[in-house]
Amino acid sequence: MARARAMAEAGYNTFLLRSEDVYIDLLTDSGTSAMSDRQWAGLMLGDEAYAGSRNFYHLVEAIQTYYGYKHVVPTHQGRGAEHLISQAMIKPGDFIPGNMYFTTTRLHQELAGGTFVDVIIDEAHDSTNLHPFKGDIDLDKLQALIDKVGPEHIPYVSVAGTVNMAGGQPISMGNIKAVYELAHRYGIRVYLDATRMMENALFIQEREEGYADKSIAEILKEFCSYTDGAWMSAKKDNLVNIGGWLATNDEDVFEKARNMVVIYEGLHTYGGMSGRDMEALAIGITEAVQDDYVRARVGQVRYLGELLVDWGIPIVQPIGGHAIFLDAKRFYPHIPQDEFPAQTLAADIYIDSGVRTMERGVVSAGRDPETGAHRHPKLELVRITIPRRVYTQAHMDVVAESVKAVWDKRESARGLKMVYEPKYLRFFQARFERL
Ligand code: PLI
Repeated sequence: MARARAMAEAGYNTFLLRSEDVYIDLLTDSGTSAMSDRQWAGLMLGDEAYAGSRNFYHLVEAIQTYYGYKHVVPTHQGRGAEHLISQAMIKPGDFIPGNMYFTTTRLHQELAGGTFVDVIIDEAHDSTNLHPFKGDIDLDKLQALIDKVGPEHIPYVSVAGTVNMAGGQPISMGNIKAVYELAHRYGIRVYLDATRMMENALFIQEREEGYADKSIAEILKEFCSYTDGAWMSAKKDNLVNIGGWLATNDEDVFEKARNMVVIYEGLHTYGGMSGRDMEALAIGITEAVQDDYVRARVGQVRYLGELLVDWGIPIVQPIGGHAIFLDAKRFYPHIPQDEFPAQTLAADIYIDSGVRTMERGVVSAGRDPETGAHRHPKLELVRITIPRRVYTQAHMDVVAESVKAVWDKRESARGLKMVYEPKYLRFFQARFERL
């Protein structure tokens, strides 16, 4: 069968498939969304001056208007911004608490000499717990870290909206406010991974008292007001295929990041993007805060998730903002974590139907830099990620039916062994063979 052959040739890693061999591509919502007619029109207004492009000023204005930060440094995508913020703020030996790790974020923190410390609430590590804000930070864990290492060794709290590795789970307004107060009491800053903040804002509107009548734009701006700055992969919530930015209210961080961007990304008025990219991004920000759009986007994710729940298929609940996460430990309980159940499940879904998904478990977690051992995250997940404004409900039906077909023959599944492992972010390029 052609798909079984393609999967074997790709080393059972969905990142190594050719997109031409994919039927419905739910690998990621990063850079895969459809730009609007207005954004495409914006591409025609590119001012490709090396310095001081008018599109840069449009971008700064959009970020100031909707996120409320003072200064902006453009970057080519999110990890470019993570590099700058990590290098600008972290000293060797520092600790960076955050609400669950993200792959590229943690790696940049480690490369700068820091150690990431997970201070998310315990409920986030349990795929069946129905806590409405599983992205919340546990204030006791944060306090305990401050007491243990001292505030002078914590450059910032690394807060993510719609926590990716927890299953797209939101953080509440009450929690970010409390985190900001606690951190600032000790002179520690709070920086936000704003990658999926629009979806987070919708959950606040739906679930948190006092926000039902506030717009997504109002909620976003209030949330950002409890942080000192943010980094952004604009390829998600900002509805562009490429782009990113760093924004801050701190003069010292701005000065360092603006100086470093010219070494690693490009001049401080384009940072790796062309003028037309920045125009499409500025327009994308204005579209991304529209309540109807965010409701439809998260509604589509929920539609898929509810189908799977109805059929008794184990997923992370509550259903998150950008993706459905299959719980591979409950899906394939007979495959031990060192035989990569989530990697196996993503490969099996592709072989069944040509639907591409991604592993978010032991492969993504990588190795402990100190001991070299595999990290064993409690959550061993397959992410079925929905790009924005691309697929229809009928596509979701096909995806659900394929997951059901794999579920029905789950007992015959066999795990994988890793035969090639790159040093950094191994999930992108690792290769496997069927056991
Ligand atoms: O892929 P980048 O470099 O534009 O952004 C990195 C990045 C930072 N933070 C978060 C929460 C992300 O989800 C993220 C990238 N995520 C990818 C590629 C994904 O598939 O989820």
